[in-house]
Amino acid sequence: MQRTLVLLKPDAVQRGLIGPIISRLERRGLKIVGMKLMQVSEELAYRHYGEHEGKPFFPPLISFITSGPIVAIAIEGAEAVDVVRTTMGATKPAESTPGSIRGDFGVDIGRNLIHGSDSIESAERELALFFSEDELLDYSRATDPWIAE
Ligand code: D4T
Repeated sequence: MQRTLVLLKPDAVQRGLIGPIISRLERRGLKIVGMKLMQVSEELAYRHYGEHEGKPFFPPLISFITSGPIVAIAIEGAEAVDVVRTTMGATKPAESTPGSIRGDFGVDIGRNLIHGSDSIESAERELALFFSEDELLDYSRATDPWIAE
């Protein structure tokens, strides 16, 4: 079982898409093990997106992610990192497959609605940035055996 970090970015919150996006993740069989509505500080934004510092899109990215509340979600499931990434669609909504979250709800890379960790290592680092250990729950659902062997 893997764990990964999902962020519903400020555009998703402002557009009233929290419910529809979470529905798609749940529908895929993923389990929510932590969740909170929060304001990202400039410091947290720099730590989360540090790898992009120096790139032209970095300043607007920091200002966007700190522009309003986000929903941080810790997700658990078989192959959760890849399953979340394929459910999200490509980074550039114009190239995202219809049926994916970005492919159905987005048009612009700077307003691409959702973040998902891109590897198991990033997931571990990013989950620790957004959640403390005691905010991540361990529980099972009666449906779990019907979702993954
Ligand atoms: P995030 O990290 O938000 O899930 O996006 P991705 O993992 O899919 O893509 P990324 O790390 O390459 O980019 C981070 C973030 O920056 C925005 N961005 C990216 C942008 O505004 N312009 C660009 O040219 C790129 C590459 C979108 C996502």
